[in-house]
Amino acid sequence: MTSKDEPRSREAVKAALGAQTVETPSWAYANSGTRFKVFAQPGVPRTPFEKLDDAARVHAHTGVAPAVALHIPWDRVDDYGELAAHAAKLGLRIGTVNANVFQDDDYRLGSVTNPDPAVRRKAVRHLLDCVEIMEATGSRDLKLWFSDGTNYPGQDDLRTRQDRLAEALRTVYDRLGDGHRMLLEYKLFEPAFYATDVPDWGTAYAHCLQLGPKARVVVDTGHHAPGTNIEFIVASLLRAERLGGFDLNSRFYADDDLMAGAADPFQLFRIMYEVVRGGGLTPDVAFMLDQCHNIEPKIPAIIRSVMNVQEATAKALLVDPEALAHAQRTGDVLAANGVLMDAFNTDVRPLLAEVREEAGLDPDPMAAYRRSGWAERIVSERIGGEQAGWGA
Ligand code: PSV
Ligand code: MN
Ligand code: MN
Repeated sequence: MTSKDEPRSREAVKAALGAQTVETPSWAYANSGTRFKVFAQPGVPRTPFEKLDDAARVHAHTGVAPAVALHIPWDRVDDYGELAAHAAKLGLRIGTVNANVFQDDDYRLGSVTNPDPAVRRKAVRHLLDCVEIMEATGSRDLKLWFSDGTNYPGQDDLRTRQDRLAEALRTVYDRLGDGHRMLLEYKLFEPAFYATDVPDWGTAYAHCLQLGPKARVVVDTGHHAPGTNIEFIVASLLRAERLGGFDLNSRFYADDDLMAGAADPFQLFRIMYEVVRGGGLTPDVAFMLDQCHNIEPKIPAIIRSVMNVQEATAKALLVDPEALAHAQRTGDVLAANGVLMDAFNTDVRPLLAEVREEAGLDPDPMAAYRRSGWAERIVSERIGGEQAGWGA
């Protein structure tokens, strides 16, 4: 990556775009929706293996989506080595392992912060099992999101819950292998409505600092209060070398899990600008999607999201660092803002088409997917068995 003040050549921009990868979530290929309704779609995968088959189509057409995140137990299989081998056969790899300690009845009052030590032990056991799955699949990152929290003031002691959280995180952190990382994800609210135990980046960052260098914060773009300046959080975490990655999606209201870059492409650009500015366009920062496609067809929605991330990245790379630094140094407010807006308003689609063509891909991934016949094939072939969905 070039330094802050060096102008980027067109070739350097193209090289950076070709090197960026976007990790796709296994659950986005499955049936998922809102708490009111899940609209089942024909041809949806029945197994984690079929989710990988679909992810391979996204990678085939975009060339930048080789990693697939798992969610355990949604992606439970007997042999994780076999799942990783299937990924490798498709030219993919297993990405982040997402632990799920939010769906059992036992977790009504929380998982790792539950007042009952037996429930806490069960939750930690699951997190340790996830580390084993990382070993079996070659995954680098363990992603932890806790639905833990309280609904009413006084329901439980806020501070004691932090102590329980710290203890659980320490146990799991100490079990990580060489090269493993722990990514801690925060979320302001939902399903807890009064106090969430990891509500914000400050709380996540404080725990990560106590744990050690393998602990990093994940920024899910849908997990903030409306109006939050997410790019400031990104800049701060990069500055502190604690940004582990993103769960990218977009939202109009709460944690909507819509396609990345669909609701507010300008926000995604501002975030990507801070990533580029902070030297975060490296494999140290995982660019993951965390989305649900309730009414739109899933594979093309994921392709569209990957393209939206690429477009925001391309625009961020086009910001002229020299012109911006000069305007900032001289206090020229309008010129500085103009430099960013010029980059944002550039149509980068021809540039990305060129990057794809040079990589031997169709310049239009959406059209290439439509022509591939995969959508028709999965509808006719995936007959019988249970379609995968949330919890399956
Ligand atoms: C929680 O809202 C979350 O963002 C976490 O990343 C979960 O693992 C994911 O959604 C499940 O969809
Ligand atoms: Mn998330
Ligand atoms: Mn979420």
